[in-house]
Amino acid sequence: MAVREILIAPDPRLREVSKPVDGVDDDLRALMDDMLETMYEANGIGLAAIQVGVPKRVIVMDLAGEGEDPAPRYFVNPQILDPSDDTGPYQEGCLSVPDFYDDVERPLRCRISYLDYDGTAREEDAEGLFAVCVQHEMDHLNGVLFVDHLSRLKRDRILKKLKKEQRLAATG
Ligand code: GNR
Ligand code: NI
Repeated sequence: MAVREILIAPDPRLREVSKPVDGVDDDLRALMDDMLETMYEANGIGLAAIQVGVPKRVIVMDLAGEGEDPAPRYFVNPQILDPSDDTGPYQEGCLSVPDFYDDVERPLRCRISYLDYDGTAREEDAEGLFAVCVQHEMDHLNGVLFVDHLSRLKRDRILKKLKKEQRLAATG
């Protein structure tokens, strides 16, 4: 296992639409292991493969609270089914948009279909933080960031600040 580098917006690779995976093999499990380690190291609750530069439709997640046992979850080729009509706001953040947080309105519940770590097809109901996180990660697979759900003014301001920070960091 290895910690990989997380891409920071406005890196254009974060705008790629990720490709479905053929099936779950040892190479893909190695990627998922690296993603989980990278996510834990960054104190995140979810991570999409494109955030480490791999355009595959793969997500890892762990929603366990502090002091709880780790509860890693893996979603390959996830699809969102039956999003609820009722929506609600949740203050989101993103490891690829460091240090910015804002409310995003999303369906409160959905179903999700996916392949698990063993390649077994599964379906599950999601609500609460799970539903928020699944939809946030699905957005990444489609090249969408949570800031795209904010006003253009807010989005442009955030992306411009991140660009400037990276320019300063690069030039020392
Ligand atoms: O760590 C994360 N926390 C978070 C909080 C609210 C809504 C979504 C998230 S996902 C984020 C990790 C991340 O960037 N995943 O893509
Ligand atoms: Ni994110």
